[in-house]
Amino acid sequence: MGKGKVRRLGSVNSTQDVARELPIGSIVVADHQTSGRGRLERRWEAPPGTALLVSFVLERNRLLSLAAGVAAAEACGPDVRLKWPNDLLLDGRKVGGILVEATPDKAICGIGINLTWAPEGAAKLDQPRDALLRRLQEAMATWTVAPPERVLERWRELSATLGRRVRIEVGNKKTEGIAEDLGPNGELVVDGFAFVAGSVTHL
Ligand code: BT5
Repeated sequence: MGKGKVRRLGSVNSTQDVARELPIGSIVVADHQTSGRGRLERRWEAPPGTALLVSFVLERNRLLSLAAGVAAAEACGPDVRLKWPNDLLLDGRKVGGILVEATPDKAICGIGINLTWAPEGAAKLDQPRDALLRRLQEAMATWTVAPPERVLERWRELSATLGRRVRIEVGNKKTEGIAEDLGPNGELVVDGFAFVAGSVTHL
């Protein structure tokens, strides 16, 4: 699924918006986004030509965000770890992020990875973009169709979150505790309570 035709574009609003109009199997890569976005209306920043900015058009899949995280971590290399729900970390700092947006009949999975630039406090991977994209396509083709148990198992292995003390914020509500495990739908279990969404801080 991740090995479809790649559309390479210069500047776009967001690769997510271009991908939304395309059929399942499509892949959109851009050199620059004028309105790159994260979750909850947050912005995703990257000066032109400094990052891998890609969106995959895929079948809907409840574990897609975690599967894409696994694929991206494997494509980036052994130093990259996963922070729940959607961050890629290098040396404990954010080097990339995953954004899954669904329509009734497909899912748009966006991945941004810093290569030659990072905002303050974040990390960059310093790898050539096109080789990274090829590895990411291969890994996405594997992980987006992998059995849910395998995705969860591999995510646990690559996790920087599990076993740690965390603060999880959902709206205005903050909870602190030990991130114990993933639930069957990719929820984060903190001190016995399963969270389906939220922002996590490693404490
Ligand atoms: C994410 O959101 O981490 C998902 C980012 C997905 C970006 C890709 S690029 C291709 C595709 N097209 C798009 O328009 N989006 C996707 P979230 O967890 O909400 O994190 C967003 C937060 O990360 C921001 O509020 C900033 O604090 C921080 N941030 C912004 N740009 C960053 C960067 N380049 N590196 C590290 N952190 C960044």
